[in-house]
Amino acid sequence: MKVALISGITGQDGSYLAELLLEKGYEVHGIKRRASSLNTDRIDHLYQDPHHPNQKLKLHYGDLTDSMNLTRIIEECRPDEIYNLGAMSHVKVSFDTPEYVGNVDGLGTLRILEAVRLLGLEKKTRIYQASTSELYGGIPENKNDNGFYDENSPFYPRSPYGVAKIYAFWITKNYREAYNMFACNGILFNHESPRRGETFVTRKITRATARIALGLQEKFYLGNLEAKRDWGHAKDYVRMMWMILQAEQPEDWVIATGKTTTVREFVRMSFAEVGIELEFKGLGINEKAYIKSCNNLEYQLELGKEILTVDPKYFRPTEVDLLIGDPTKANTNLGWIPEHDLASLVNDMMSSDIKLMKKHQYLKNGGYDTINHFE
Ligand code: NAP
Ligand code: F7E
Repeated sequence: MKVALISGITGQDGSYLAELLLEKGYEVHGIKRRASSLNTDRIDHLYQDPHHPNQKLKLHYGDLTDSMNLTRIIEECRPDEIYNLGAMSHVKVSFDTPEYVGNVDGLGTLRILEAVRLLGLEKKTRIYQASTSELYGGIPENKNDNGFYDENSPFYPRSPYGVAKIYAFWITKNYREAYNMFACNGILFNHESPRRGETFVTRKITRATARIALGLQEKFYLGNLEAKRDWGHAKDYVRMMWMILQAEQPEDWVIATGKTTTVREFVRMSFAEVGIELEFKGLGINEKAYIKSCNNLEYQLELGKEILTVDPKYFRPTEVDLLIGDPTKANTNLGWIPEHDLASLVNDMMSSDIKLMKKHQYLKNGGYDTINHFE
């Protein structure tokens, strides 16, 4: 039986990847951080009884800032595959905690690579590093002749998060070349799902849309509506993580849909998904969205009501304006074909958040959103 170790198993990608690997018959070990309240919501459905002899998911307390802890966990489970997904993954928050992000997202990767090498597992253990499209920084002239970022495009990170991840990218490549390790970077463009963290823009939008439709919230606030992202579904992307480690050679791969969409359009699509048409008025920080029509009899919404305002506090000190990736190498060489497009992603996220908010409505009959901080 193959053994996999996942750092960041409690996150969006970690939870889908754990599901996939368990389905494939792996024994899956995950690193979780000790927190003052439970942080395993996304994987609770996979974790039965730790004393059960057939329990194939095993959790270890750990942290990417603690080399001895990582070395001990890797020594204990001697994995065939390590997926390093653990990170402080919020770009805006990385401006507030730059040193911490450097330590976790940058040096954390080195700690895993070095532990594998020191334990003499470099021939046995394949390593996936969660690299990111934030490495490109959205610099227009760095796109290829077809207008995409690909495996050969130059990097120009625009946040402490991107800068930390560029260290992780290069140290992974360096260990591959220096020690002949099977260590690969997946350069993943944005991927979302019903399990996406609540302060990333897509989930913030689908949650707010559901709450406004159900009359639980009046309006919401966003930052840069002009930003464009290449959004895919996390389920498709974790499948590709696994494929990268099954390839014949260790290489770096871009995973993307090849389409890009504004934040504004994502808002429009989310409301349209539940039968609400919006009208956007104003420019820049004065832009607002209003309800134009509603063809869903379930929702009692006032036409002309303002439901979205731009708030500059959500802008980043340096923004990545546009990202669009070219997944040709992954399509051609690994046969990766995504099952979801943007419309089916929005559909999945909206139906999940409508269900969730109906539950909130039922429990509280008029709850309030606690997740509307400064990100
Ligand atoms: P996520 O939902 O934010 O999950 C991050 C995971 O890392 C969580 O399990 C978190 O634990 C854990 N973590 C945070 N700090 C840690 C530390 N000091 N030590 C150990 N674990 C730590 O992120 P995601 O969307 O699943 O992304 C997975 C990985 O892919 C991340 O490395 C991210 O940077 C990268 N990435 C994501 C995207 C995307 O669009 N989703 C695109 C490209 C790359 P807690 O649950 O305890 O917080
Ligand atoms: O922002 C704009 C914001 O926070 C997307 C991470 O998974 O993908 C993610 O990073 C865009 C940005 O994701 C709000 O300015 C507008 O242009 O959802 P996001 P991200 O920064 O692209 C990459 C690939 C990763 O690797 C990261 O780990 O949306 N935006 N208004 C907003 N963003 C947020 N969060 N909140 C707003 O109110």
